[in-house]
Amino acid sequence: MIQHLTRKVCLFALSLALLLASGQTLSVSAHTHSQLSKLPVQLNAKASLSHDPRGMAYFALRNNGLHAIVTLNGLAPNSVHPAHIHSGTCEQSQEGAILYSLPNITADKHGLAYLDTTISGFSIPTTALALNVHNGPTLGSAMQKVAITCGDIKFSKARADVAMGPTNDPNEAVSGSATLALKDRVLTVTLALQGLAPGSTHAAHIHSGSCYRSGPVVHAFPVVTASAQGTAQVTASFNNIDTIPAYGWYIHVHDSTDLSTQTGYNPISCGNIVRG
Ligand SMILES: [Cu+2]
Repeated sequence: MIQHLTRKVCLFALSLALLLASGQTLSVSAHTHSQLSKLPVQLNAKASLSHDPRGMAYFALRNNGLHAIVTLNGLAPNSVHPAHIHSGTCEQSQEGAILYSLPNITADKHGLAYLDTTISGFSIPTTALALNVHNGPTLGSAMQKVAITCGDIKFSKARADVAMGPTNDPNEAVSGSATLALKDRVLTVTLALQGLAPGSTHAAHIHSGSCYRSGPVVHAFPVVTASAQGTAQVTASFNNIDTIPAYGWYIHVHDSTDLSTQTGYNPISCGNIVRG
């Protein structure tokens, strides 16, 4: 009897250890199969989408020039982006002259970029300034010249901390929302967007990763087509889906339907998927 009990306790301890090691949640895994099939297989999730890429720029005036650190996320993987300090605000910067060029900003495979540079011969002008990052990889076409993120540079003493956000170029201030519902192993997702260029078409996906650190495609939406008002709504259903992860999925909307170039792939809007 004691031996039997000891064996039972040992088995319990072993399965608990296995559960913890596998990283699965106790609440689900502890149920037997028959109990599992009685659990409601229904999950809801949502995402709030805002402009991509995004990030910060930090400027500090020093004896040898302007020290600039730019950190961005939500760029196309391994992409290259010309960046300039233009005269004028982000509202006007496309018409503003290029005052200073930064070295190209280059992203890693997760769309993250970090630039640390010093711009020599810099003096703070009396006019407004904006940091403009272009779609790239060169300025060879209108689509490559598009400003994909911009931030107004306002010096206080000899420093400026700049939030990099949307621009007023086409498709560069797109926001939206998504709702996800999983029922009977069918995942239904509705994506609604605004701020698109009228009539423009876009690839959109659920990716694994996050808006901060991008990853591969998990599910593809049908092509998103903007109305004359720049809005769009698509609904997609995916079969044989077991769960919506609590975190680790996000939605990316791309500049075009051609994902073979960084210019076309350019992520324009992003939202992390969260349960609830
Ligand atoms: Cu995608």
